[in-house]
Amino acid sequence: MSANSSCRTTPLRHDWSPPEVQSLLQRPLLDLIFHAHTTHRQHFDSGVVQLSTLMNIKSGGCPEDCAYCPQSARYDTGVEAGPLASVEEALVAARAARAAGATRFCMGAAWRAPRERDLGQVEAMVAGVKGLGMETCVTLGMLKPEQARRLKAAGLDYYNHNLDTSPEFYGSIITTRCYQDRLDTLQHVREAGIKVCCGGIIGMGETPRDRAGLLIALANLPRHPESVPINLLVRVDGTPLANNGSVDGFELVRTVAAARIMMPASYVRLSAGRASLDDGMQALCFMAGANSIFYGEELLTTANPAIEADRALLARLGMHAAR
Ligand code: SAM
Ligand code: DTB
Ligand code: SF4
Repeated sequence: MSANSSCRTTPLRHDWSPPEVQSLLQRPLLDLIFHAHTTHRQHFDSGVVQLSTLMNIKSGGCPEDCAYCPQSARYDTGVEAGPLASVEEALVAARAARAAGATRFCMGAAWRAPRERDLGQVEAMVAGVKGLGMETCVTLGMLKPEQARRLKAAGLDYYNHNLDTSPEFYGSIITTRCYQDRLDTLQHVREAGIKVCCGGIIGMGETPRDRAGLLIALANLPRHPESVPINLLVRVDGTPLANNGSVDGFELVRTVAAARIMMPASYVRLSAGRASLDDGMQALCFMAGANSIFYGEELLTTANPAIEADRALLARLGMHAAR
């Protein structure tokens, strides 16, 4: 079912208000999970999880100042700047991901925006991965309308571009581009006919109001993103957020549940930070409506749970990977 088709029981809404979402996030936890899980079952098989594998096709050296990011050239994190991967390197990794059971291959580049001379190579990667029968996703930073159209023509299914946090808190995290730049890119992606993967991060020092503000910014877009990654900040030494306090795992569960209720037909991905969650907390996130994960030992520069551990977890929960 598409993220924007409506269902008799839960119509899709784009008019969420701050008081409404703040009180949703504060509901008694089990009420909130029950509501989210009931909503989830109206749109999805609750036993199925979509698996996406990430590849860092251009590591480090990024000119932007995103305070969470180990790949910004402004912070000393030990991540070295590397060249754009070759098409063959991407295809080798995509074949391995497909063999391990992933249905989508996501390629990320540490760019503010793609340069014209690099886009051709990314198009070839997209076409190659698509040719393997996998869904394709890239995240390359800001995109112009023409670049989005070229990627669509190459076979791109999804473009990942996160709003990251609320409009109000955004300026405390990133100063080198503004919220509107992100909204503009999302619009260009939409207009090119590419599916939108857009979410954010919790644990950056935001308030509950900011979490509500992020969810409202996502759910009140003209169309819900088909895929909503909820990242838990991975605190990387050298970044300005390295010494942030940890987030109560139940706050993550609440955020996932609210995303599920507000965007009932979208995939909600339990994204970065999963390696720091125990199996029980991950199971609660699935109960709360998460139905997609990053699958494979590495995210972009940081660790993700081992493939065997994820397989074992799904088996223990009686869940299975989407095919
Ligand atoms: N450079 C492109 C951009 O920023 O649009 C694409 C890659 S960027 C790494 C993609 C997303 O990864 C960011 O928007 C952010 O939400 C997430 N991310 C980066 N570092 C993270 C961290 N340490 N913890 C959690 N999420 C992170
Ligand atoms: C998203 O929302 N999370 C992914 C993906 N989109 C590109 C990235 C997570 C990065 C975590 C930190 C790292 O490994 O560098
Ligand atoms: Fe660069 Fe993206 Fe990291 Fe920001 S999140 S510093 S744009 S790689």
